[in-house]
Amino acid sequence: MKRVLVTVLTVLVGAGIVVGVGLFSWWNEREPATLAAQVAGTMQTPQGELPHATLELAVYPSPSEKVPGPRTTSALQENLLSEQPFFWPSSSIEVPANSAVTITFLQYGGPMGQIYNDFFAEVHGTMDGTMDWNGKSVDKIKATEATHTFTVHQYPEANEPEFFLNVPLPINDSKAKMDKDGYAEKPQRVEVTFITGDPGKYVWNCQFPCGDMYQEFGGAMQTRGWMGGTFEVVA
Ligand SMILES: [Cu+2]
Repeated sequence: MKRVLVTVLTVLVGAGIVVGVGLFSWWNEREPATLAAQVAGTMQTPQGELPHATLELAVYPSPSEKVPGPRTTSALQENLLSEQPFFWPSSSIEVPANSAVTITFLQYGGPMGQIYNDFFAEVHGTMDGTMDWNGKSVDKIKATEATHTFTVHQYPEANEPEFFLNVPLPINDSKAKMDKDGYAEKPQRVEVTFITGDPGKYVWNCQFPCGDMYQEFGGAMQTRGWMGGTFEVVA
């Protein structure tokens, strides 16, 4: 009788540990809180008058006391990413369907090498093919002027409505004034407006080798919440 009881207890404790580890990993690796574009009025577009939503995203060169950066899942990961760049305040982006959406990017980082493929230094997928860069309309920047991109694309296996957006984000050059955290006092300001179609689930990532380790596509570049995330078009 006692042996049966011990066996049952051992199995129960084992099952409890498995469930506990599972729950902890699920909670620990949860998605960052969603950042949703806010609709404010309408906009005249080539497709007629559409609801207009806006969103602001910042890019910082590394975490600091002022901007703690995305959550990390372990002390090791926190250490590996302590000097790595990230989008802020979230990488889980939500925008309304069949609307005009304006995203304003504020880029605080300095120079960091060069983009590998000039295609990603061009603007793709915006309403008129341009972006506003510090008040000036441009359809591309030089490969040497880029430091990150905001690139939205389909999941490879998806049959969602076609959607592609590429926004190159410029550097603050070596003469730019930086504060004690290494953030530009006057960040590069980029604004794009694009039109969304029907609802769909997409992903976005940065296409600049701004990370660490393997060809600089490790570190922040391979970490959800830092240089990549989700982009959901919702009804
Ligand atoms: Cu990047």
